[in-house]
Amino acid sequence: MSAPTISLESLTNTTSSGQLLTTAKSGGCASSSCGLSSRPTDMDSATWEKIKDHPCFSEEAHHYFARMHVAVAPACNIQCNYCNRKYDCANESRPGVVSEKLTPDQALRKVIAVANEVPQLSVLGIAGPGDACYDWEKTRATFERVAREIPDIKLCISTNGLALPEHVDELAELNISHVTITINMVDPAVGEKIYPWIFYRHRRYAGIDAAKILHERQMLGLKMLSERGILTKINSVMIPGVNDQHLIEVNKWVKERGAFLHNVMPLISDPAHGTRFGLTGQRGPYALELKALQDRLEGGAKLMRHCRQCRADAVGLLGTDRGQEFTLDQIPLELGYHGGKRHAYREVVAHIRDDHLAAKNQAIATLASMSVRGSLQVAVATKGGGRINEHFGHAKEFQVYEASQTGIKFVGHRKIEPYCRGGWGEEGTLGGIIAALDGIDIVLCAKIGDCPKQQLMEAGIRATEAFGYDYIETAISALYTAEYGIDLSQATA
Ligand code: CLF
Ligand code: SF4
Repeated sequence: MSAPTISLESLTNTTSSGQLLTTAKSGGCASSSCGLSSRPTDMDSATWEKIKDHPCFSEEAHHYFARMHVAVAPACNIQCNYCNRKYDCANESRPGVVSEKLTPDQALRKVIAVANEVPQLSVLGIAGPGDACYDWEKTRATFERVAREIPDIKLCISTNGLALPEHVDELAELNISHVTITINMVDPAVGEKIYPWIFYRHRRYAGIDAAKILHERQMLGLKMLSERGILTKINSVMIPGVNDQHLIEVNKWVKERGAFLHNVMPLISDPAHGTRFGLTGQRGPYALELKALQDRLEGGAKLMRHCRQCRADAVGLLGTDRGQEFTLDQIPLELGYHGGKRHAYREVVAHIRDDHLAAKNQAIATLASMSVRGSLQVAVATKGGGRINEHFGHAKEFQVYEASQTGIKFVGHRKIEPYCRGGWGEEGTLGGIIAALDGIDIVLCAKIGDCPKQQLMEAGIRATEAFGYDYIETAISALYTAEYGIDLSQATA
């Protein structure tokens, strides 16, 4: 039996903890070991415990759990050619976006406010807006305060790595379980083209010397983290003509040194951002170039493909941002933490997660049994929970899945301007949506009007609401079966 459809919207609205649990348990669940068996078969239980509710370190978890960033660390010790210091650290967030800078006390208030309202919240990250390890005192003070108030929140930082080695022991003491290092090169000759200077041990270094020191510190930091069992993700910014081919080498190096994940992100470059790369016309990669590189890297360090290059003050599930609901002026000065909604939500997720995995495995088995080889590119409108539960007109992005006989793989997302504005479809945005869906065979959504459906069809893209509220993989396997013939296992049964 399939678990009940629990809309994430209902969780973010004013729903009582009791109601959440009743909803979760009322429809029963396919598994008797709720939350226990959804661990991937190729992962040990200790690692699974660390990632199962981290939306960045687990693709599966990003359907259920949310992160928030607090912008407490504005100082930085290096210069990247894709960064303009007027904005936030572009290693971990989109350039061109400035977040509200917070003191550790203000950050604590904000985390409590979000934890009281956003039941999916599982991770607090510090990703700048400068470097979390260089601006260490504020980073540490924030983590200490938050851990005292909300002990079950996971702590996560992102750093350029230069000041990382001197803080690894403190990271371990503070129970910071997840670290991201941005590593764009392992050859200083490549690094020289990305980093004009660094500031290290009270001295400024430029050119190849700067890149050499940065490289050595990044490798040392990664090794130290691996030795202490702290999960490490490597972010690499893909810069065509500068380090795109070189990232294959980077992937090998970081895998050998114990990195858990490698996240290759596209350079976002625009003259309006005032960065060196923006001003010199350095372009970012096209979506297909990024995917081609990610495909080449398969088999090396495990890849993250679901990064949204979120803001340094982002709040919510990846792909959504509720940050503007939690600016300081909207948060009371005195605020206590109430964990009821978060705890109830975790119980709900534990109930539905195994059911989702069982559905996914069934879908993959169906594809494997197909008599004809083929592939489908499917774009899905979703609000989370692993289901097709967003209307076409409300979607701000589509999640893209590739289906073939070898399985159903999440391969990325396509950001769009929502089609519906104020209850009406905007014809002007449909052209942009169709362009963003280049290469997609089928769009799956909870609802779609005849007009956009027809225009998508004219552009060669089918769209259907027939699988609304189903699990994504279940729907894809049904589509694949319809497209590529009979399921032999069923035929012979
Ligand atoms: Fe934040 Fe980064 Fe921690 Fe995640 S983000 S510090 S690991 S909690 Fe996530 Fe955002 Fe991508 Fe970063 S989607 S930009 S990878
Ligand atoms: Fe900018 Fe981040 Fe690079 Fe520092 S590490 S220069 S803040 S992108």
